Amino acid sequence: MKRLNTQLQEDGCPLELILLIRTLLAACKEISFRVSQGALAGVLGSTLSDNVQGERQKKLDVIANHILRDILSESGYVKAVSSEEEDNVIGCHPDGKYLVSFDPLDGSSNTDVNSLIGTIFSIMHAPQWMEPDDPSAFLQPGTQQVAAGYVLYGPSTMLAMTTGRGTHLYTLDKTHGGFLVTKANVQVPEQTNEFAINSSNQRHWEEPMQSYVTDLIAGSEGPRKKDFNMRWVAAMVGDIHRVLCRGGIFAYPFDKRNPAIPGKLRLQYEANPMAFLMEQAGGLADTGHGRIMEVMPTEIHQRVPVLLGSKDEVETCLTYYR
Ligand code: AFP
Repeated sequence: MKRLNTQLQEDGCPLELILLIRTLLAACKEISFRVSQGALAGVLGSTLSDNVQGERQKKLDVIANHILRDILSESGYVKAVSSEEEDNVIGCHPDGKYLVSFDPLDGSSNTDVNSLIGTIFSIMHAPQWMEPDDPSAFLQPGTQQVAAGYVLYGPSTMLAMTTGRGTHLYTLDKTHGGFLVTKANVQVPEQTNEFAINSSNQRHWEEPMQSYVTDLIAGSEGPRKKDFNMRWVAAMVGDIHRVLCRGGIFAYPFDKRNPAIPGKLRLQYEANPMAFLMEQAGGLADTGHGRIMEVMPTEIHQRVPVLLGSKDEVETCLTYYR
């Protein structure tokens, strides 16, 4: 099986980016080990503090954030990092060439039930003019990403990553400690009969999403004339991995409860990296009102509505918005 380095070289990745990715993945291997220790290491449960999003932090959120932040800061390849668990950007090395945004532990409510969780990351070039702790340098659209991916801590530890030359899946071989390519150039099936959405929020959605999901649920007796299945992992990494492998649509749509918060998911370290992976696998990623990767960010923790997955299904969903 092909090694990570070989795949990245074949994809024309510059040496410094390869070294950065390897550093980031070294942190993820450490997180994978900590996660696998679970209750034995006393890492389950919550802390007594909230993050900038007002969410109670799990112990593993804090541990994963520290591991990533410290390894990336000391690497020399990174000018600054931005994390779901940090209020502000963290300046790293003044000569670092890259900016890294990450959700250190996506789906952290799953930690206490031994279910799927993961790390999501997005890498961009650092502008030369920036001071290391200047948040405005992060306000680039997702089209500027040079690499993105997630590490899924499941029955096996898997990596889905793109550097703009296709999306590849890797599995961590714990016998020698490296990620090996287990599926190159994933293509998300164009059609599907699976969807992932938190239906308990249905009454808060905009009209187009209400109608779309009503038609999915009507199945073979409705206008779609086929039956659909619903899946919800409560961790975007798990739901997106399923869509990448089997096809489907994942949605966390606009929610009318608070117009100042247009969705639950964060643009920079959730929506953009998943959109990059999905587009590189032949799928689509949209807010309902435009391509996710073209949204111009206004702040580092900005939220957006997300619809992504199989091309035909996302296009069908968008017809309800038009
Ligand atoms: P955390 O990263 O704070 O655990 O949130 C996970 C998440 O943002 C995303 O991964 C899930 O799709 C979504 O929340 C699930 O939220 P609900 O099940 O509460 O709707």
